Amino acid sequence: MDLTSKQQAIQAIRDAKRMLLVSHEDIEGDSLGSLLALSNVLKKIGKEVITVSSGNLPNIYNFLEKREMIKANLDGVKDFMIFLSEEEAKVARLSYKLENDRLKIVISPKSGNFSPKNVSFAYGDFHYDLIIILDTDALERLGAIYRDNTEMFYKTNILNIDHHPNNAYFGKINWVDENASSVCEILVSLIEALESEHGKIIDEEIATFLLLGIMTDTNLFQNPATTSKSLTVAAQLIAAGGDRDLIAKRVFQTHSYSTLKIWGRILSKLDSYPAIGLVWSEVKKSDLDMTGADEAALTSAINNLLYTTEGAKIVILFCELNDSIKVSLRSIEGFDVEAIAREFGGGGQEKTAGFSMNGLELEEVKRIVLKKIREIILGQASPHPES
Ligand SMILES: [Mn+2]
Repeated sequence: MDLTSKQQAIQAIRDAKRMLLVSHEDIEGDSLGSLLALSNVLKKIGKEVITVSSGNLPNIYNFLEKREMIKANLDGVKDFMIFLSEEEAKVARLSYKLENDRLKIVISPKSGNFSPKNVSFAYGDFHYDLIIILDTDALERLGAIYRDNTEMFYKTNILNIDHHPNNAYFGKINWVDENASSVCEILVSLIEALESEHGKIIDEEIATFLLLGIMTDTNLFQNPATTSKSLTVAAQLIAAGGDRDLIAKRVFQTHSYSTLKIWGRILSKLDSYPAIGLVWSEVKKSDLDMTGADEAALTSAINNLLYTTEGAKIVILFCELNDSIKVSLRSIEGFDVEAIAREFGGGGQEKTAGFSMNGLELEEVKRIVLKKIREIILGQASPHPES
């Protein structure tokens, strides 16, 4: 009988000794919570785990203990080996010493002499026997860690755990549950299965990490990802000691000075086509420089401010970054913004999507994107015109 993806995932974890845990670049609540929760769980059952995420760790999550467990880059993915043939001489003694950035290896022969032709080099195997990728729809989204170690990702078994409907199934094992609110929700079922072998694993800290992912991906149980299942799992995590109050206060109810300043600028530039429920705003590079806000502040702005605009069906935030214009899209009722993002080479989910455009000015990107979306909305509306 074929094993389900969940059973395969448990088997792969059981068999692995050294695991690498990664998630997409510029992590947020679900990726951060799932990385921290799973790395703690795996360490508790005696596995060696390295956790890496390329890009920035948003300041908003500074309150989390063990946040520093997540490294920005990976070092030493495989060994470099030096071989010495004993055909011409036998080794009597070996010593080594580090001298000014140079490792000096001294090999004393019993008799005869070694020569350079007796020496050869090779690489060892990659250090990890399993790579677990969380909350990531495609390998490219991993950012620098993937670009710098592409060979390792092709030569190591990958366990892909995600909830994005457009996931590229890049793993050897793909546990993709589109109905889950978050990867953290999926992990609860994984951890319960591990608990049946290892005894109780979930503690208050792990429960808090998992709850963070569910609360952020459901936008505090307000968006459509909030299902009865996600609420049940969240209740279970709260019962296990997950600190709902801490997350609500630190992630949702406390805003830094720089975040409030950038929100002010975004609100002052709010614009709309009220007739078709299209609302947008923009952020210039100078706004970011002057307020010191990070990208997490922009995500919270579109999720919390623009999303609440009365009558809005689609909200858009145009953001001028160093070398591109980032366009974030949210759909409020019955409109697939992922399809729009795909037209511009981006991706996401039905209600949350985005893309970037290079080589164009902010005004030009706005003109092109707003025109396209207007056409799509009017085109969709035409069979059932609203008076
Ligand atoms: Mn997620």
